Amino acid sequence: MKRLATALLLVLCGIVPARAQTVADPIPIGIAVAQTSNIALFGQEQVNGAKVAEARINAAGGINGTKIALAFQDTGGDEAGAVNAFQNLINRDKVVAIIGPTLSQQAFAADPLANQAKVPVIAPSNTAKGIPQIGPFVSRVSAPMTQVAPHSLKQALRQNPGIKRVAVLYAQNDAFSASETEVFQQAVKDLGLETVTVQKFQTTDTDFTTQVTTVLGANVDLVVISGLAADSGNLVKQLRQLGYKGQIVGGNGLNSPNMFPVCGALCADTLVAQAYSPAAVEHNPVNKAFVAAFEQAYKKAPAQFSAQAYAAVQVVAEALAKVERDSGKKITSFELPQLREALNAALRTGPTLTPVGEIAILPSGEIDQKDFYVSKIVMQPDGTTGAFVLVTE
Ligand code: 1QQ
Repeated sequence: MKRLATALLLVLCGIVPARAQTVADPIPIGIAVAQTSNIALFGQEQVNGAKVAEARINAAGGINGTKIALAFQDTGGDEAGAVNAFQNLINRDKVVAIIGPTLSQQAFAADPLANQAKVPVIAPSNTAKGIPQIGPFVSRVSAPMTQVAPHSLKQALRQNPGIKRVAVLYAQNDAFSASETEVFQQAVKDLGLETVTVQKFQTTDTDFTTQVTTVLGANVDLVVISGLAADSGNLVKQLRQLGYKGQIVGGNGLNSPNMFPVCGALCADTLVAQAYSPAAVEHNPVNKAFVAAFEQAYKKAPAQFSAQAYAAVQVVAEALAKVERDSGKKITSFELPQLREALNAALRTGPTLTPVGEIAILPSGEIDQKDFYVSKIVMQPDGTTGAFVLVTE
């Protein structure tokens, strides 16, 4: 007892360094997504998907008998909120890894903190160019728009071979939107189409009369939109209200059923490329089980952001199991900094079957994914509910 008190005194006085803390039991995994703000339209789906993963992993015995515990921190929709959530998870909740944040715009602000603290970050929905390049502790399970977005343009052209003139619109104050529009504009060129006007807006805009008037005057057959939540939905709505009759292609910001109430009946027929389909269950037992568990919990089919959040929790759990296997040590006997390093390395092995198909995180932190889809929004007569209906290629 006396020796212990002396040791404690020496640590408190900073004479000998404190032993690094071991990993808590249950194993804490941080979830830093937007539970409030208009980005919660996406974040809520992420929370739901992550919770289904936690329940299924723990019901199957956790990590060789040790349970995982998701630590949720709301990021809101901006950079400051993401930075704050990351700091709490790293320093207070002592998580082994962070899944988040929702937006690329937030990731470019918050991920460098985790990278510097050597805490693995797994992005569940950041699709801009340059996310894994933030640092060696940053990876993603969300396929970049460079791989996803061109599919929707090809499908638009297949459906309407007469398309020639294209209007491109994007949110200039958002990193994802600025990145996605570059991909779209390049794809327009590659497909031999002509971009006749590029219109910018802000994610906070609600009135798009100026942009829509220009688009209508430009006589285009296709409108391509890169924005976030309410902005994208209102833009689709106002294009239709003011009389645009041609095809609309939406980017990843329109990739959520939570957007349907924003544009209502006028969402109909918008094409969206997706990195997930709840219908792709025939050759994917993991997706089949996920869809069933999700439907049981939430009485609706899961959408992309839920499936990607599930996949993120799944790859962390599998990497934790790999660390135990390779080291012959229980996760809870590791010191936290060592575990975080080992986990970061173990994440970059694969492939593994997830709800979004077989994926691997490459040594660079980039995802390797094979299956992508294009869906058309079909709205119910009530004008608020609808579905993404797969369009076969
Ligand atoms: C990003 C995105 C958003 C649209 C996800 C919600 O893809 O910010 O990278």
